[in-house]
Amino acid sequence: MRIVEARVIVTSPGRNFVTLKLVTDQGVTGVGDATLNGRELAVAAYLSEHVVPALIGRDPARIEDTWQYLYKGAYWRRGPVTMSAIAAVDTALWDIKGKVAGLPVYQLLGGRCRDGVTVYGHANAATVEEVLVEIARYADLGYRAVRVQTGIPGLATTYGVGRDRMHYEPADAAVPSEARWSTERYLAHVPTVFAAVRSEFGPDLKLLHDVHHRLTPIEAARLGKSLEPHALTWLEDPVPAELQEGFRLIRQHTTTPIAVGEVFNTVWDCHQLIREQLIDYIRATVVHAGGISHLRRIFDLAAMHHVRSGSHGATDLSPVCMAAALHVDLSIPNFGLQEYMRHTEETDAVFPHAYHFADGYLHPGEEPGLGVDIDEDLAARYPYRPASLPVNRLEDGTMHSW
Ligand code: EZ4
Ligand code: CO
Repeated sequence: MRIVEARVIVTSPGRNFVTLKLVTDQGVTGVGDATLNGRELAVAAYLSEHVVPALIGRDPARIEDTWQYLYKGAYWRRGPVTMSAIAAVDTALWDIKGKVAGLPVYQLLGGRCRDGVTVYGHANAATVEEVLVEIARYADLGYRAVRVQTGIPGLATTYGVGRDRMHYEPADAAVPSEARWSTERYLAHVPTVFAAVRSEFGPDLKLLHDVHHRLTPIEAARLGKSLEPHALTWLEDPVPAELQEGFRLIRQHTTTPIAVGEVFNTVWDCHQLIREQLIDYIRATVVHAGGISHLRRIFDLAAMHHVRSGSHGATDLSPVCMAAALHVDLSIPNFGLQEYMRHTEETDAVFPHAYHFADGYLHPGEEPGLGVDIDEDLAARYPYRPASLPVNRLEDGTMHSW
């Protein structure tokens, strides 16, 4: 079998998505997500200009060799643009292999290790009173885990707290909008939120919180300590993670579990975090960490060091990535949680998929391959619109993380 065509499809059914579709000489197709929020066209160009020409004529069965060829062969290794492009190829090849075998991809990865994939939803609101209503909405839908974010008194906007309820989209303006941030106000407020949430919902609901890389290690240690009475399942992205040993300081001070990795591209971004057991959940994803093949490599290293998976699953990762993530989640021994933000109806229509939510779990379905496709005619009706993630400044105007 040979790859005869590779199409790079950019569509914006509510937000931008980049999808790679591979076509073989026998008519079998495979899809891969290549979406990098705010930098979509960089990956689209990387694929069209540099990857697609090298794919034509290749044997789609050679998944690992193609991965190595694209990673080592480019000379320029790693980075979000390169690794998202490689991820799209890798994911599409697994899709093809599944279709050829007549098996869902999770069967090719070793079969199911659990009945379903436990997901968490996002409860966001400006105030504590409103967020309690949002959490109840998820609990009523059957969710067993909820990420809780609120506005901070004294701050005009807070990243992670959207305008809409079930659909959250942080990328807005073509040129980034700007927000202001105060660590003091934030650290004082968050523990009061979780005290209220625990007293309302009791001990069973799993609670998570995302810091979006905004603290220093000692500030994160203080936050983790102050949240210990409320038994979070994880505290996410407490600090920027370029300095992996920076997490030692957090670890020495708090038993609140730590999750990190939604911006990681390869195992090299987290090998020290994992080997030193500085984190509890690794949040790398199929689309930004080199595809199913490389993500599995990261999760295998994690399994040896008591670290569980907690893949990123925001709405800027397309249903193609979500489908692929579910096949991985179902088949690894050290699965933790899967983030699940619902896509809009427009997005779901462009990407018909077999995965479905039931009773707090997602299931990838039993279709051969990934069980997801792109409706290219429908996709063509939603042209690309530039949109960037906001930037964040301290109250005095200093640039800050996210
Ligand atoms: O900021 O997906 O855990 N989820 C998140 C997301 C990310 C966006 C970035 O594109 O932090 O909201
Ligand atoms: Co996050």
